[in-house]
Amino acid sequence: MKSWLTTTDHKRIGLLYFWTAFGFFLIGGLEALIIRAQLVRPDGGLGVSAETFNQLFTMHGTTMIFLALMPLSAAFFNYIIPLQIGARDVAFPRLNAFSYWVFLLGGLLLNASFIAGPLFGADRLSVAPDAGWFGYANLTSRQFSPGPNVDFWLLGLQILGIASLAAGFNFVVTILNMRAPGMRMLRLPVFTWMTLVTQFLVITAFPVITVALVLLMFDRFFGTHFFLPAGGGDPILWQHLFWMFGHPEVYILISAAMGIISEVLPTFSKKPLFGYTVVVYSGVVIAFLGWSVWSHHMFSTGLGPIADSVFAGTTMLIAIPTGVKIFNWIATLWGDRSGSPRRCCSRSASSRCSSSVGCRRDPRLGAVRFAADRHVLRGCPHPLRLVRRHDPGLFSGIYYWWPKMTGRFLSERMGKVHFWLTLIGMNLAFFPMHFSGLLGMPRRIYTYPAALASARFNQLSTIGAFIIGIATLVFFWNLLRTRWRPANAPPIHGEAPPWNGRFLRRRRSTTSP
Ligand SMILES: [Cu+2]
Repeated sequence: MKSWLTTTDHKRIGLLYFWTAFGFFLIGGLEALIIRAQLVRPDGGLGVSAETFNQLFTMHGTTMIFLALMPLSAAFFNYIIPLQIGARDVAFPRLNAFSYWVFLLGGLLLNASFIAGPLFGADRLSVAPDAGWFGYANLTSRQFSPGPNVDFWLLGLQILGIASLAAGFNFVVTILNMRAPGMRMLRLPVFTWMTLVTQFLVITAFPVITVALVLLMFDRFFGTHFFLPAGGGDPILWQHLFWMFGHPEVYILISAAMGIISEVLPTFSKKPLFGYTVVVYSGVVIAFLGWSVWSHHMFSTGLGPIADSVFAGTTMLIAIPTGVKIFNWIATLWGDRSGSPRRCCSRSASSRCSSSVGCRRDPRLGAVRFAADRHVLRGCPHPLRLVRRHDPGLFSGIYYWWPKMTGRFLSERMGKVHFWLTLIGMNLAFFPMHFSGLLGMPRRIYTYPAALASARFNQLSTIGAFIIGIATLVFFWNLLRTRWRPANAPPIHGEAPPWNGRFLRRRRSTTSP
């Protein structure tokens, strides 16, 4: 126990990140299931109050993005990057441990709000954040959110930001400075490249939300008016700052998954990645363009036709380097040398890649600007899709690297059950939202009138969500059961890494400093 609390070893910190992120993923998933259960019926649903519903969707979004997906990627960065570049550890191992513990404390602080009500003299147990994961002004002003709810959110996110920034600098330095001799930049494994891209986005995007949160903190604690029109402030300023962080954040989440796919597909098709250089450069271009699209989250704020058109244009532009990657992945699978392409594609690790390729980026978001009916946007929430299309890539990474991380293979059969349930559940949960949106179903509302006629589509979404829930339990069981199975993968420091993936062999073991 003490050795886990005091460890600075990158592998152990990677595992700590993994299990913590998975725990938060289960909590966030549970919140989603309550949300979907409530919406299964019109006119009051299952009796979840409006206040509780606001807290649930705010905590669901915040949890999935900051406490589940980002740290799940961090688990892989920690475990895999030093192995891929032949470094003994990350550049600053203690700073790395610091990042993990600050992340954990930030996550616990956010979730403590669920039981902190009595401390603040509130009449209900839960004072969880309730202004949405995007915290739009002026929902977050003292006037409209007098309780401690939003304070938990803004302080929790500041703390998580410290963890992300510390880890970001750590990994940039690690990748640039600690590569094995002779490993030039264009020989880095693609996952390492995409990690570098991700960390550059982290260290450039997180300062923006830090500024936004500090301003909000001043508004709430010290009576300033940065976002309050009554005092000459501007609520739209919040949206600019938030999405200037929020859209690069999308690419912080997706780049890691893109890197994983670019590792998994070559391994299973027994061919090198098609067009390595192009894949790397398009990853860099995606990150760069990721800075130029933030206002596509603000089409309904009235920025005017010129701004709207420019941001619609850049949004469609970013589909080009993304498409380049997808064609490179397809070309990697083409002429597969594993003996049987069907076997390659049916491997749990790589089938998840194919599904990820299938629901990749959606140029519709740009097209929405030109379409008369913006209800499509309401029905198909961009940040939600972001999670939907990113976690297949991360799941693929878990199947792929689990043997490396634990010495045990995950069950292939349960992997397939997980894959099909997830594929069906995801589409059943999210696709009907297009139609409920067109029928006028608003987002983030705890109930809807029966007259809206969207109940059928809401029910389909709820069924889909519960199928995803079942799939997650199957997956969780698959992870747990490896703990009491005998080791069946080659030893971690052994000759052949699992699946014959690419790792540098190191002379020294680095289990403890
Ligand atoms: Cu966006």
